[in-house]
Amino acid sequence: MKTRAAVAFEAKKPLEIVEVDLEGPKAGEVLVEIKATGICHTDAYTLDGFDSEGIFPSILGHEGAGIIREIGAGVTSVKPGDHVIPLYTPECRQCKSCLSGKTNLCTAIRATQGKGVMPDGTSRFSYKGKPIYHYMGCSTFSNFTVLPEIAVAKIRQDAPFDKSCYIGCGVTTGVGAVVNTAKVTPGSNVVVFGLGGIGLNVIQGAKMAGADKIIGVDINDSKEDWGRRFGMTDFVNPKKVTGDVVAHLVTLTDGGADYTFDCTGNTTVMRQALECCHRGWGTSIIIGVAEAGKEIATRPFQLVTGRNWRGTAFGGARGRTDVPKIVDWYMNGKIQIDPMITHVLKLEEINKGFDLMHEGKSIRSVVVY
Ligand code: NAD
Ligand code: AHE
Ligand code: ZN
Repeated sequence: MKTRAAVAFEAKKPLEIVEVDLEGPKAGEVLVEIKATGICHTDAYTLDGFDSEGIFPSILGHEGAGIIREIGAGVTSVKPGDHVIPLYTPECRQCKSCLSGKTNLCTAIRATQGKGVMPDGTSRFSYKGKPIYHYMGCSTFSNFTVLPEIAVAKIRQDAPFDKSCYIGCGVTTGVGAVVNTAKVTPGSNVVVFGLGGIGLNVIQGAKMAGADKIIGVDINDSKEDWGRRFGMTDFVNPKKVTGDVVAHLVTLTDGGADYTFDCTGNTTVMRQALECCHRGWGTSIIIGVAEAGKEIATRPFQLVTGRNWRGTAFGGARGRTDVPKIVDWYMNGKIQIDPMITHVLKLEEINKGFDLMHEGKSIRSVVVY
């Protein structure tokens, strides 16, 4: 079949809207009509050439929601008409990682996913006879896409696509980092670095978990109002702090934070996030994705004296199990999504979504097909 898609032909070039060819689902795969997709900073990071796994030409996008239109041989867990969220972290429930109960990082298809192809080693997308690569196993910047059965979460039919798509990455990552990875406890002091589409979800997760002080840190002053809307109690713009920002945050948290979260992808910020944790127990969670070649550093003494440095992908969520529950949280009013979706765009306007993100003018842009 033909489908409209925004194709990343080259790094650092705007996406081009073209009609691409899409092969139908093979055994164990499903065809999904994407109804809406968010634009996450990770899409921009890959498009900007910072991703060591970035391959071009490819169809980016990994934060979608849509409807199953066709299933391949042997597919049993979903059927045409089901509403689904594509999962860049699948859940096979059979691999060593899934069976361990210790991680959400399913390994069943990770190797081929990172190479931009389906589990059989080929791409379903092509343009003018040449293959176009998949991205993060999702490629939601295409109106139709093919995914492995294990990489879709079936969700309730009454959840609106233009909001539930955000659960495909940002919401689950931010809220999940708090509840699944850090396991923030009531009364905790929390510091969140980077108040964008992920950081604001960390804030709402921390509020939901009963955190006491929730300090937001961002170099963009306009993020202060945003943070306060979701439960932030204090705002720090590091550019306006005289002296060391870590010392400032340690003072604000009476000796250091119980939990900190990096939602910037900046390795200098990651170090600050670790070092403003409380001696003896503070835990810092890396969410941000750093540019290829960047490394983190700190004095080992920071860890010797009891600080913990950890990371999280997709908020530690097991996609097929946890995503439908997060959709319920949204539908029951436990978490908010609507106010964070600041821009709704047509596919033809998708590059504007990237510009708004880089200019710090959006929280989430959503493309509706
Ligand atoms: P975003 O662009 O919406 O937000 C980033 C925020 O960080 C902005 O408000 C910006 O002003 C702020 N910022 C930038 N530099 C800063 C600095 N030096 N100090 C303080 N604040 C700073 O991006 P997003 O969509 O929220 O994504 C945030 C990060 O999380 C990205 O690196 C993204 O790739 C990553 N991410 C990781 C996962 C995961 O599973 N680990 C999932 C989604 C996104
Ligand atoms: N491809 C990059 C790493 C990118 C990365 O860390 N991605 C996160 C999700 S970001 C979503 O917005 C992730 O899930 N990581 C775990 C995984 O298995 O990819 C690189 O450095 O090569
Ligand atoms: Zn993302």
